[in-house]
Amino acid sequence: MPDKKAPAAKPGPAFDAVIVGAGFAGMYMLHRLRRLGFSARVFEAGGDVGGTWYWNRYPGARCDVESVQYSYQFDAALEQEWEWSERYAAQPELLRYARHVADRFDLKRDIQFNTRVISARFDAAQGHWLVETGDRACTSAAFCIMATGCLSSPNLPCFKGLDSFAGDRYHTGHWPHEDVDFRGKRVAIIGTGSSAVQSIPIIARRAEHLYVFQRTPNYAVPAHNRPLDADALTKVKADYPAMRKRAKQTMTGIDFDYSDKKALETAAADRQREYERRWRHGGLWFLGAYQDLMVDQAANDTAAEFVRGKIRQRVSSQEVAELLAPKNTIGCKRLCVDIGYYETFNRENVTLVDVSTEPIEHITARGLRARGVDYEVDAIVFATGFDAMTGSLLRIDISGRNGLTLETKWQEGPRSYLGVAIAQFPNLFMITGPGSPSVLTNMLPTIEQHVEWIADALAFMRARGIALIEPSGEAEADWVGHVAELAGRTLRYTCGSWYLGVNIPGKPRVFMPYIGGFPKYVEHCNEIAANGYQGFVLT
Ligand code: NA7
Repeated sequence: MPDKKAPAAKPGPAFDAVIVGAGFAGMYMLHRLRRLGFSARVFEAGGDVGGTWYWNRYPGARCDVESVQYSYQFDAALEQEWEWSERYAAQPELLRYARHVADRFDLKRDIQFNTRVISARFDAAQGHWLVETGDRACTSAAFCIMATGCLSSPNLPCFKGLDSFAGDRYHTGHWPHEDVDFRGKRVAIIGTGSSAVQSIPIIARRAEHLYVFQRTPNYAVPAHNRPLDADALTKVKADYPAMRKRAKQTMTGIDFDYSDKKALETAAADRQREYERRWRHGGLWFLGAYQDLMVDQAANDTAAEFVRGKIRQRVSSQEVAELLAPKNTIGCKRLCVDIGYYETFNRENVTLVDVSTEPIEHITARGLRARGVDYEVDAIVFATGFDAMTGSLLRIDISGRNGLTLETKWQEGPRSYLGVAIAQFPNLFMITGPGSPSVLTNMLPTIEQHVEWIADALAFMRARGIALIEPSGEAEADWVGHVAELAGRTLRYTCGSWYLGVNIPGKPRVFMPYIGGFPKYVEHCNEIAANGYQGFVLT
């Protein structure tokens, strides 16, 4: 008989962990935790797995990292059985891959789809998290793991008259599942970032007329995309372990040939040859040509001028070419990888509208007004990007100790330890959060590293009977200072990019990703774990 006077045992939470999001991060987190014997529930706002690749279905959506590198490596059999069809996988193939992984590891039984997380509250008395979902249900878990993605909160600028538009309206980051038929339609696209660069050539081929509203031109290098034939795949499969190892030694976690030479110490003719070689190879590899490109403006100018020269060659109207040629630092905003982007402006049914000096005035029932001209269109595509890195976290009402909300904590910019954990928010983890290398690296290996590090931390706690983990304020402040100090040393700090939050009105200007590179970051994480989770308070 139990002693009636003994205090009732504290009810445990329903799950060891709640994971928010079923993109590549949430899927692997679930798998890893299950393998360690933890129970987990995943909440996903979408109707399927895939995250970014579930939502970004716009025409031409494609990864800008080569498929064989933008893939999981945690399971050798998975790696060997999956056959990528193209050098750069398009969205449908990436989504198929995500679904394949979900089926292969039987993930869906622990994922609740069509369920948006509204709030997550740390209940100090119980020592666990209470997660409220859109269906008004409340789920308790010892750990709350945010796998909410870095580019998952679409940014729709508040254009005057936005709701008066009578035609069709689309956002690239929230594209309909049904086929969108632009045939015979006059279409406007606002924005010339990566999503626009990918979709413009395809929309232009379908639409009757396409008006491109450009505020800031972007640099794009050709993808030289191609099918991967059987021989290429056999070679890749044989080389996977070595390739992954090489990739982990590079700043971006991508197996690239990064030069250790400096542009300014190279003769102009040799430099030109090297840029040409990289241009012909295609992709983000272009920026690996010289190690001073992102730290020395004069070095950067040499690469920028090379690309401007290419734009002038690719675009027949020199007036249009000049508008398309960026004047800012190449690589400061994310470099785009294109398939026929600049040539698209040679088409008669494409008009470039420069809104760099005068913003779009307003949206009307029949179109847009800019620079005193009315553009009548049937559809508007907003390729206006995302509230990056913090947006998807802050749209959830997250509160930690003493009711401190994340919104309040991050009022002056995101603060975290390693981009993984936040002081005053015990047992809350972020996968690729602000302060981690995330968007400056190949997301898949970065995600895997985070997931494994978090899972190891949970196993460490369980083995020692530790209930709570949270960074100390001091460790967090040091990390925030370190991230800012590194960012200040590079040219990436110098332009109005989403890395800095400049694209969102009122967002604090803080360079969010850790710029020190993948190997250094992993070294930090491993050292911290090896020292018993140094900088964390464990209770
Ligand atoms: P981006 O790269 O943030 O691009 C958004 C584009 O939208 C960019 O050209 C913006 O111009 C433009 N924009 C935003 N607001 C406005 C207004 N009010 N008026 C005119 N133009 C505007 O988003 P993407 O979706 O293309 O790419 C995001 C990432 O996904 C990309 O970096 C890759 O990592 C994959 P601006 O430059 O701000 O002048």
